Amino acid sequence: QEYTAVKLKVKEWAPEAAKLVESKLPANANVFFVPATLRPETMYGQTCCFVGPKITYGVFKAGENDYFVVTERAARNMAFQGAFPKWGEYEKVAELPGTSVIGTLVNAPLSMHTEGVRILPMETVKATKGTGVVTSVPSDSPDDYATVLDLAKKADFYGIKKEWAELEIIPILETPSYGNLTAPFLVKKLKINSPKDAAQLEEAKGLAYKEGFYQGTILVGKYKGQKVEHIKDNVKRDLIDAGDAFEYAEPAGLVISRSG
Ligand code: ZZB
Repeated sequence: QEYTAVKLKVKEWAPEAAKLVESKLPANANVFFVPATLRPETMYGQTCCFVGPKITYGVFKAGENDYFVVTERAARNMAFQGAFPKWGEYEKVAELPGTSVIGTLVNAPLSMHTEGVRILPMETVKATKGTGVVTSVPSDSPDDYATVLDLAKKADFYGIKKEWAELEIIPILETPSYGNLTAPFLVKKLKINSPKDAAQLEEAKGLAYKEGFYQGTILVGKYKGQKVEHIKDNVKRDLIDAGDAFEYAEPAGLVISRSG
């Protein structure tokens, strides 16, 4: 799987995370949460960024003054893809339980929300996929939309401020079948009531991918008015050239032959 790893720079730590990193990092360190995405063209629509509350993350040294927050598994993979100073090595300077970083304010590249977005919990983040950090685009990802609705509804239960989950969902892609808010449209149409409706969400994801990629037109940014199909790679390239992203490949899993 070829992902784009996007760098969301920490602007203000949540209090618990601040305590855990304070003695471990230089005062002027640049720390980035690094979600892996297959849809760089949707980065305009980021409204928050998810971590798994039960996942433990590492803070890995990525350069002179730069650090990445990802799972150890992802750091190991990145070490063999040139993301860190020494090939094959990944230096962990701190550990952060998922719960400790909730509420952290980060800058999300290309997002319409230039004031920054919050790190929020998502129960369905898989520790064994991507970087274990997932950027949230509720306009175009049914999983993300179902999750932000749930977070806003049960803000106290999740220990978050309701408004962190309620940043405006701005249309970024127009599609012939689902309008300009594909994920909200599909969540309603398939009667999805919770982030735990796994089967319907899987179906919605498939439909959203297909429509967004083959029929979608971008409504914002420098490629406004163009087909997603044609500009997806340009958006990715722009992010990389700006130093806001890099390529991250997931090694293929072990394939077991069924043919005998
Ligand atoms: C932003 C985004 C915008 C995404 C969108 C999707 C969509 P796939 O196809 O199943 O491989 N993701 C990445 N890592 C994880 C993880 N560890 N646990 C759970 N979800 C994860 O899914 C790839 C997508 O799953 C990634 O692309 C990421 O969300 C999420 F508008 O990034 B995406 C219709 C989907 N739309």
